[in-house]
Amino acid sequence: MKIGIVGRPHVGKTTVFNALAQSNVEIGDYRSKKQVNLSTIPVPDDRLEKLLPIFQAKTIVPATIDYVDGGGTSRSAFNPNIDVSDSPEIDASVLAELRTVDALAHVVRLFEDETVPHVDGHVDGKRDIDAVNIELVFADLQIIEGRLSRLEKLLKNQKTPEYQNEFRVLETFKQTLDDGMPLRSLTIAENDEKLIRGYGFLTQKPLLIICNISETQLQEADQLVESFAEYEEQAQTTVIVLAAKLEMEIAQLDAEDAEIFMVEMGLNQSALDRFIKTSYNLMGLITFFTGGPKEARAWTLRQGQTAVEAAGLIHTDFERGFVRAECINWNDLVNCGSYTQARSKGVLKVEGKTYQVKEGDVLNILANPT
Ligand SMILES: Nc1nc2c(ncn2[C@@H]2O[C@H](COP(=O)(O)OP(=O)(O)OP(=O)(O)O)[C@@H](O)[C@H]2O)c(=O)[nH]1
Ligand SMILES: [Mg+2]
Repeated sequence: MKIGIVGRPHVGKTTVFNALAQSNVEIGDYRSKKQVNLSTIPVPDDRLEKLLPIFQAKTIVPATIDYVDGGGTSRSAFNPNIDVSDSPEIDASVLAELRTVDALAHVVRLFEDETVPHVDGHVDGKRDIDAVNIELVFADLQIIEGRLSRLEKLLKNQKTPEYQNEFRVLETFKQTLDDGMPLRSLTIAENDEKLIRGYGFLTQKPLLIICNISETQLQEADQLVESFAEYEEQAQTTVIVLAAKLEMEIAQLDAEDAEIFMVEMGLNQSALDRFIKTSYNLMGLITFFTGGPKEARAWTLRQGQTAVEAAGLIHTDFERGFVRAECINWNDLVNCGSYTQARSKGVLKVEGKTYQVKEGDVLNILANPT
């Protein structure tokens, strides 16, 4: 799973990235460096430690999320007199990278700090959200317009159903974007989805809005989220509040000091924990586990994915040779103390290819050699 961080300049994108990655990438002017920060972050999961003794495994292997810290867009807040289609604000290489992500995290500055000037002179979260949204809408429109004119030419020679369908879908998309709406606001039929999946449309990706507040605003965090309720009502969009600078400082402390500090600040969950929980919900992701003498391991699937898809994630051979999956909830397994006990108590279920994996399942895939 991959998440792309976007936002206007100097709103704290790299600070959020550091808080999550527990890293120390230099903050400051991205635009002068034109680089994309990439990081793979382990997903903290207490359940793995509890599964370790059951498997008598040597180590735990958490699931991971990849983050891309993309560029900022400095164009002024949406102004109908500016023709945004002239020159996309986000660098082309960053756009290409963002097209490969599964979701976007949009960092919005709410913190006040005179030493950090805002490109538009003052802090206004909603203005910034609209400015970035319109940038993304135009990035998608450019691709769609290019493809539509190509399809028009192709359809003159060959009226294939594939081209006709794609043309129809992209026309609807263009209409939606022309109205300033993101593609995630549309319900797309599965067959149509297959036609356009390859484009990686930015406004189709689930959106996590991260309001970056200062530590002095922590008291009013709930009211702040409330004031962004109109965005939460939009399809596949969630709003969270993060004191990124403070969280970055905490992320750089050792575990014991971090805990003391968090209690002092009244934070009961780290930025990473909250971010991951929200992202999993937003993207409809679940975790399943596997184990053996080598490792107890966590994996990420989408809700509704099946045992055979889980097998494929572990190894393509398991997918091809899939026979059945032994399946048990992680907590039931821990309570039983061992597979032998779980079997004799009848809590271990045997499931076929089409079984929909559930959050917290521990799977043992039985496959024929291929
Ligand atoms: N006071 C305060 N300052 C912050 C906060 N978050 C970030 N900053 C400061 O804002 C400045 C910009 O932060 P960055 O994380 O580099 O912002 P960015 O969005 O990555 O910036 P660009 O990559 O240049 O677009 C730095 O001086 C940060 O220390 C915050 O929560 N509170
Ligand atoms: Mg940055």
